[in-house]
Amino acid sequence: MTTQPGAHSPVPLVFTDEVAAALAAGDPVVALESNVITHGLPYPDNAATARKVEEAVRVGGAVPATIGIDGGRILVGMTDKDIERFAATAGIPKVSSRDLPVVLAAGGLGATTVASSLVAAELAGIAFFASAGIGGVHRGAETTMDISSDLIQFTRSKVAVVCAGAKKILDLGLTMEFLETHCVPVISYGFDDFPAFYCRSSGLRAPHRLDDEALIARAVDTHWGLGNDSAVLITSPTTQEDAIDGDQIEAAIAEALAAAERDGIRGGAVTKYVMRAVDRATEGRSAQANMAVLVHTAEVGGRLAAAHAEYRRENR
Ligand code: PSU
Ligand code: MN
Repeated sequence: MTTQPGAHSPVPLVFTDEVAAALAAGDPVVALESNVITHGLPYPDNAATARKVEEAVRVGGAVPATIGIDGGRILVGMTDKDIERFAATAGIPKVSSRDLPVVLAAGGLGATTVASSLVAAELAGIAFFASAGIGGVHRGAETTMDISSDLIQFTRSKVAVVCAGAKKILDLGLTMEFLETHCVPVISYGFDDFPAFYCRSSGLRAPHRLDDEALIARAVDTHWGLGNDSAVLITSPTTQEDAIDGDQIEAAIAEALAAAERDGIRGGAVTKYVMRAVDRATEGRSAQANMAVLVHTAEVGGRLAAAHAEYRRENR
């Protein structure tokens, strides 16, 4: 473990030796969130999944750096013991970007969302992040104003985000509009449509499609070269075998959203509540598809990060 105060930040970052060595050598690293561990699945499935996701990043050709908060410091890379602790400890708070300063100042454990993991990745000098499902504009946001801070953070963090789109519990049309308005490029890797987590297509066409990894790497660096201090979104759909048909889960989503409304679920609790309800309604089917898309996205993230590191070696 190495602790670095961070060249531009008073916030202490704690790197695993492997992540520190990879960053120093210019080798590919992929940052991963920890909210999916603490709030995604029950123990011990969550620990097993977190390990599989890390392994998938390695298969793709990069070093995984799972992000978390521990005692006023940001963990950049978790040891096996850390993963076990985050997976087994009850009540670890979900920490999005706006919660970061408070939780870091107060101490204790914190599980990072996509948004706060991007803050950490940028501070640590990690160019790639992967998560199967990003947050987005919620259905009914015209009145609730429920828009995930993940989207706001994309407009602020210079990190390439690899994902399988976002779940259909959100309004994906409005999510795409938001990204367009805020000049966040969306590149669909080897596919025509914007995917919807374990559904291969959201029914929306992606604004751009690139099939070549080196070209994606060039597009990412060109976005930053143009002076944008923001993210680039790269999407990849889950495999045909592992996908769920979108129409099949629409009824379960509608029911879960109605139940959330009825039960008065608000703010940061909405995403988890609705996801759990849909999982219950679709039983084992979504659990299996869930795991598959997490692993798939991590592997693609590893592959694209490796291609990006290679591109930088050849173009510097
Ligand atoms: N979408 C998923 N799975 C998740 C999340 C979103 O399919 O686990 C989690 C991620 O941690 C994401 C967060 O960053 O929810 C977004 O929450 P909110 O909508 O409250 O911003
Ligand atoms: Mn929200």
